[in-house]
Amino acid sequence: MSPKVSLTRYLVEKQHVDGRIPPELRLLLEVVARACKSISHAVNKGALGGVLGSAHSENVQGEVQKKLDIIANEVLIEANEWGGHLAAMASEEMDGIYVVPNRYPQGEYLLLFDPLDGSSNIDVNVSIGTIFSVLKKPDDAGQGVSEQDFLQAGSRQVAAGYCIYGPQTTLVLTVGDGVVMFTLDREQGSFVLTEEDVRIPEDTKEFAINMSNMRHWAAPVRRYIDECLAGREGPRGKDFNMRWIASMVADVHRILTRGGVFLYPWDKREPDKPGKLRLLYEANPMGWLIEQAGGAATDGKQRILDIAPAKLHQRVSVILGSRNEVERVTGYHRD
Ligand code: AHM
Ligand code: MG
Repeated sequence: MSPKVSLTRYLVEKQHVDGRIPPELRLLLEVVARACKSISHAVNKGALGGVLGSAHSENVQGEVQKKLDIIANEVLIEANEWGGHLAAMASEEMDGIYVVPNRYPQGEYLLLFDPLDGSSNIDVNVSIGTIFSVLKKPDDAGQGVSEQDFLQAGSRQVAAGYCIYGPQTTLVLTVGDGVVMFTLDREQGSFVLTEEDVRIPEDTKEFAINMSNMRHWAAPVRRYIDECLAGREGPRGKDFNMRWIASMVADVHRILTRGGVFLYPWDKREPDKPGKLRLLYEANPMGWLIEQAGGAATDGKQRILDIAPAKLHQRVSVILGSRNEVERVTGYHRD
């Protein structure tokens, strides 16, 4: 039997054998994984740990925060601020950027995260997760660090991933040479490599969208879903299945596992907002993972990773998953 490969060993090999990541990035990713482990423990305790329910506060986007949103945010900050690898962090749960305090050594990386994605599923014991993206501080940024340094296109990410807290806790990662998955071995306390070279089938018969928003959709999205719903008798000539977990991490995890297409498009409920999901710490890391697994990710018009961000908490319309379906929906927008 071949020996188990831990996340640590995988990252060390990425550094020494492949020369793909510098040592600082390896250590940074180890710390993020350690923080996810700790969030996983908190999630698992649930009511026994007093972590469920509302925190009775709001984040910058006006969403009510759950206790676990805040706990997960604090765990990530406390784990990452002193290691010397980071210049600053940004989170869905914080208005502005968090600059590493002067008392700690300063690094050259920027870490962005949605500490607990799928907040509406926390209290109902459905899969949730942490999404993260790593950027490098731009070379011309000079002294200090500002919000502007975070406004980089997704194509400039140096690492991205998520950790899903479901029946298993699984860390999914890319450093730009494919997608790998690690399952948390609770007895050993370590993440163990369980899936290598993850590939998404190009075609699918499964779509994920919040159907309750149908009456608000734009015509191209309506057309695509109508055609899926028409099934074997319709223009697609096949029956489709639908899944909507309302945790992007869980929907993306299913797509990485067996294919599918995920849509959270712009809709008429809030016409001034491009969509619900956030570009920098949701769409970019997920878009890169999907592309690295052979899928595609667009906002209906362009590749998500090519969007030049203008704001830290910028929202975006998201269509991602099996390549041929994403190209079809994107094509309908062009028509
Ligand atoms: P969150 O980061 O506040 O949890 O919001 C993001 C989540 C996604 O995980 C999910 O795809 C979507 O919101 C679900 O939205 P809806 O409740 O409209 O179906
Ligand atoms: Mg989220």
